[in-house]
Amino acid sequence: MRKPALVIIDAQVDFCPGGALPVPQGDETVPVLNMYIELFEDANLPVYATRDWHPEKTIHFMEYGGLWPPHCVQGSKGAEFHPELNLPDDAEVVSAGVGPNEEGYSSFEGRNEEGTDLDSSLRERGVGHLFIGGLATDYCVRATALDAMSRGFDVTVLEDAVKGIDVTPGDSQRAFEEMTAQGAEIADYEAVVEEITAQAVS
Ligand code: VGL
Repeated sequence: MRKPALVIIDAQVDFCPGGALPVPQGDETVPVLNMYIELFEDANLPVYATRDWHPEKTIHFMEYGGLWPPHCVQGSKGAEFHPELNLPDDAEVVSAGVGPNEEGYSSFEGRNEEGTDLDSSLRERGVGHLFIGGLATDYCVRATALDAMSRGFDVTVLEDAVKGIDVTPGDSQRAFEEMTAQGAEIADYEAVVEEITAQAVS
């Protein structure tokens, strides 16, 4: 297997129940994401955490022509990572949707704190296989996974650590089908433990 990294998409307060754009049961991904974090940390593999990080005025928000109520505004409480997400100190944070004309669904539009884009950062660290979980299945997870595969990365979607919005019923199911059709593997924790453990000893 090419070098794996864990990529946690937008596990933020606003995407969880009680937030500005809640993904139904979005918070239920957090304990499962924590299990994956521990697995990757123990294997000394990179952990990325992306975040939606919008300015107050952006084409992404309804008031300015977009689809969504304001959410994940830079520096706001709602833009923070979920308080129970156990992000390691060395997790690489990637912010997307930062500019006023960016939707930022794909984390490949995002940059880390040094200003390096996600694609360059992954390549610099020798990563070839992304294990993707987080929110939301039918938006940022989908967009990031499809983008990753078109850039030549292998992708495994963590089916027990994602939740969808389903504005139209079936959106998440269709997103899984699209990702699979483009070559993504769909796996749960048990399967990923085996894969990661096997590559750690090889
Ligand atoms: C997202 C809808 C709007 C996501 C972001 O993170 O999946 N979804 N903005």
